[in-house]
Amino acid sequence: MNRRHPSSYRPRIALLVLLAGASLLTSCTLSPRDSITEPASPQAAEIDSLWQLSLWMGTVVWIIVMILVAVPILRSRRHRDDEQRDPEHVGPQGPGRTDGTRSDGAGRGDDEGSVVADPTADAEVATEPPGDVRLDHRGTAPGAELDEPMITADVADHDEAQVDERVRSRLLWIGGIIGPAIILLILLMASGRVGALTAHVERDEELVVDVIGHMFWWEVSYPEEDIVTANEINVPVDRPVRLNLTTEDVIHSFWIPRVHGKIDMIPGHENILSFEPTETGRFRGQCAEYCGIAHAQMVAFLEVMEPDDYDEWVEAQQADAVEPETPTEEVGKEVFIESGCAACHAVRGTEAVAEVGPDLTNLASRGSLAAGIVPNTRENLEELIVDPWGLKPGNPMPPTILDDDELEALLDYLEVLE
Ligand code: HEC
Ligand SMILES: [Cu+2]
Repeated sequence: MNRRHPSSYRPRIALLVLLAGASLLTSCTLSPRDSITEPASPQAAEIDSLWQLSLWMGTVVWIIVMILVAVPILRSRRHRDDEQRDPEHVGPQGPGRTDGTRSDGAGRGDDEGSVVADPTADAEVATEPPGDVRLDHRGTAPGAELDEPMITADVADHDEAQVDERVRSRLLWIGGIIGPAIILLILLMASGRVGALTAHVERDEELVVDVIGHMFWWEVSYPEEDIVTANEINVPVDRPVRLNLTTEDVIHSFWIPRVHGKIDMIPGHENILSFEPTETGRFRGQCAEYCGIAHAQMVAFLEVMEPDDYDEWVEAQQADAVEPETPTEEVGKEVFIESGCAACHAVRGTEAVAEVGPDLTNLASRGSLAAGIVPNTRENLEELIVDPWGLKPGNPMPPTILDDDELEALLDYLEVLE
């Protein structure tokens, strides 16, 4: 017996259970999930229904395939066990035991039990002339003992093979051609339907927002409201939104899973994404097309607000930047203009009008910094100015060397830009 003892499998089974459990745990989270499975717009709900359909069809196919894999394995194992229990099945093992003593058994036909189990019979046989025994053994014994059962087995195998052949070709037709064709057709129709239902439809009351991808941040402007901001898109709940998407440099892909699918931002071309948010909240998005070193840190937020809050927000964004009130804030503004920041950033109402980096007019009203990667706090602002690559390796903003007073004044100023 070269079979393993069942207990020797236990560590492996434990390891498998552990791995399966660990991978299940990775899908757990305490924070709300920014996933397509929690749709916050009718468009996302359609995409979610397509995902559910694919998931369940895939699960059913997987279960059927697993059964088809398991059945032959279990059958062949049972076959092997049967053979070990019933040695008659195994022709070649017979001769292994055919020393002279077997001839006696052969004479008695199929009565195998006595051949093996009766030592006295063996002893008697041993006294017979060896020559006779061998002749008898070669001439008749193996035939009587082995041929007959082998023939029956052959016939049975033959029938079984024919049945197998029929089952196999039926399985091939159903499982290999008809089944997949039906499944693919259903998925094709479902995805065509969802594609049509989530496509852009022009509407009178839609809110238009232009979003331009940059390495590695998002420029956001509202042409009708005359607002320019970055990385965070604010919209009122229950109003259709139309995003015009393009890029200044390489291809990016815009994706906020809870409201819609992903769509590429292509140089020289405008793609439109429209949706109607039905739930207030802050939904995370992510660049979904590799665009360079900081691609994974190119995050966007969609802030869906109550209509009144949104109107307030619009008013604040439309106004010029808050004027510095204290002397340090005044110094901070000077530092901002004179130490290079103004070469890349705009602060509306000041001399800073550059458009290389995000517009900072309302920086303090944003919840996050550097395209959604860290909360908008004084420490993170400081790190971004002093060591931008420490926070976000590869981003195009250069470090600025300032003495402590200048830095504090600059931070004071940036923090009042509501
Ligand atoms: C060479 C151009 C350049 C200069 C000079 C520059 N920045 Fe930037 N800045 C950028 C770019 C580009 C980004 C976007 C980085 C990203 O998120 O990938 C950025 C991002 C920022 C952000 C984050 C904005 C947001 O909405 O998240 C702040 C704040 C900022 N810069 C402040 C400053 C200050 C203060 C200075 C001067 C001390 C400065 N920058 C100098 C190009 C520049
Ligand atoms: Cu990207």
